[in-house]
Amino acid sequence: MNNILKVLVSTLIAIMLLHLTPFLEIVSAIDSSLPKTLIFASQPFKARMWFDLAIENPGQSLELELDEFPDTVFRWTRFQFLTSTDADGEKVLSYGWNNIQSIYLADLNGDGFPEFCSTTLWGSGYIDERICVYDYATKKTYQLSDRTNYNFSLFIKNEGLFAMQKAAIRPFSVVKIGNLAIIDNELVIINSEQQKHKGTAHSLDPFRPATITLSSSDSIQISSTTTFTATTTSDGTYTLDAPAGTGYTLAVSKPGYLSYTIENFILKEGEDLPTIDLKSLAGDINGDGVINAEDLTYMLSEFNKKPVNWKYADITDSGIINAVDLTYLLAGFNKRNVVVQWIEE
Ligand SMILES: [Ca+2]
Ligand SMILES: [Ca+2]
Ligand SMILES: [Ca+2]
Repeated sequence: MNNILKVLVSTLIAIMLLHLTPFLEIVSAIDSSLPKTLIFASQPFKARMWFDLAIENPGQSLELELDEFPDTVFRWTRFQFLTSTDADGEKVLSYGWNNIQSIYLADLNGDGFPEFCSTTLWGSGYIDERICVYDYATKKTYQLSDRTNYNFSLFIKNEGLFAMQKAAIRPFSVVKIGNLAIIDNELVIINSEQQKHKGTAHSLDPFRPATITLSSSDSIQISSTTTFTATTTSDGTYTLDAPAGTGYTLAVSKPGYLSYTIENFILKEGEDLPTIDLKSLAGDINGDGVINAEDLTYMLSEFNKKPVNWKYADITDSGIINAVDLTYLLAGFNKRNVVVQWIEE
C-alpha cells in the first residue's frame, strides 16, 4: 500500500513539474529587464520582422541573436544606432542612419545570411523616408533614396520582404512595389508579374483617359495609407501594379462622368480587375457628383456648337454638342456618384 502511495505521489510531483516548467519560463521572460533578447532559428533564411514602430512599440532598446552569426548580439536603441557586439567588442552598423523606424531581416542576395533592412527617416524640417540595408556578412551598406521626389518603405507579406516607392507629394501614389533584392551589388525593387492587374473601364470618349485609384488604409498589410493609380489607354484598358490584399477601395473617375467606387474590394494575386462601364454615367459636366438641371443648362448654353466653356458637354468627343450628347445626359439624369460594396463571385 505504501509503495503504491509513493508511486502516486512521485507521479503527481512529476506532472506538476512538467506543467510548471513553461510557467517558470514565462515568468523569467517577463522578469528580464530591457533590452529584450529574441532568438530566431530557421533554415533556409525566411524574411521576418524584428520590429516596426508603425506596427507596435518595442520600447527603447532591443537585442537579437541569430544562428547565422553565432556569438554575436545585435542591439537596436531608439534614436541611436544598430550595433553588433562580439568578442572584439561593440561596433556601430548603421553609420549615418540613426532614425531607424523598422528592422526586417531578409536574405537579399541569396547567400544564406540575412541582411538588416530598415525604413529610416532623414532630415529635420523636411523628412524623407529611405530604405537602408546592412549586410553583416560582407559589412556593406546599401540605400534606396530620392529626397523630395520619392519615399521608400518596407513591409513584409507571406514571408517576403517588400519595398514600396511612393511619390513624396500628394496623393503619394505608389510608383513601384515589389521584392527587395541585392543584384550586382545594387539594392533594387523587383516588380512581380503577379502584381500586375489588368482592367477595363469603358466610356463614350475613349481617347480621354479615366483614372483608376486603388487605395488601402490597412496598416498591417501595407505600411500606411497607400494609393495605387493607373490611367486608361485609348481602348479603355489599364494595368495596375499593386499587391494582393483585402479592404481596398477601387475608384474610377473621369472628367464629365460620375465616379464609380467599389468598397471592400479584394485583390487576388495574378487576377484581373473588374470591367467597369461608365457609359451610363456620362453627363456630370461640372463634376459635382450629380447629373442634374445645372449640367443640362451648361450643355444647352453651347448646344449645336463646338464646345468652348464646357468641353465635357461634348460627351462623345465628336467636336460638337448635339442631340446625341443630350440623349446620354438625359439617360443619366438625377444619377449620383456610384458607391457599391464588393461581392465575391
Ligand atoms: Ca545575404
Ligand atoms: Ca453635375
Ligand atoms: Ca458630341
